[in-house]
Amino acid sequence: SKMADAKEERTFIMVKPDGVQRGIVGEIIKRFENRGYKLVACKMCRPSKEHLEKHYADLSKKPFFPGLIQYMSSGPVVAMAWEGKEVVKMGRAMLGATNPLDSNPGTIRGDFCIDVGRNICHGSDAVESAKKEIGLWFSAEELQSYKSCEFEWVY
Ligand code: FUP
Repeated sequence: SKMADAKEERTFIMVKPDGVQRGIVGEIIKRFENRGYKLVACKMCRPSKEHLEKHYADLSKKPFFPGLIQYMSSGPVVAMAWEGKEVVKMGRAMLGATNPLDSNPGTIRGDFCIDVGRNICHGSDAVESAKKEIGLWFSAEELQSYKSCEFEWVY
């Protein structure tokens, strides 16, 4: 059904090195769990510059690109895939604007950071980019399928 398809939308959410080192991983996971989204993949890893250059390929011409790759490869990140209705759009709303100074209080960035170069988390900007990013960060075996209580109570 249409409803079943909607509930299977997925997004790629990542806690960046500053978010990991500041101890905000649990807070970010908690907000997505509380909202009713389902965690379907999660791992901590130290991404290589080559991997990050693929992830941020669209930004390769930007002046901040070298600094972005340096920052993102400076320590471990927590990569996640979350599933649920409109999770791409809602994930972006929960993260807040890319520039934390434009992020509303109540959003993750609006509550925890102030600098665009240290904005603690990443979220896919569209369903298509979410598919690409999940494919880049996770193998098929790393994506889990399980029944959670969302089917009885969230929808
Ligand atoms: P987003 O889709 O929110 O990840 O935003 P962008 O793809 O535009 O930017 C990716 C990352 O580049 C941001 F998370 C932070 C960094 N960035 C800067 O460091 N400076 C800028 O002016 C814009 C983005």
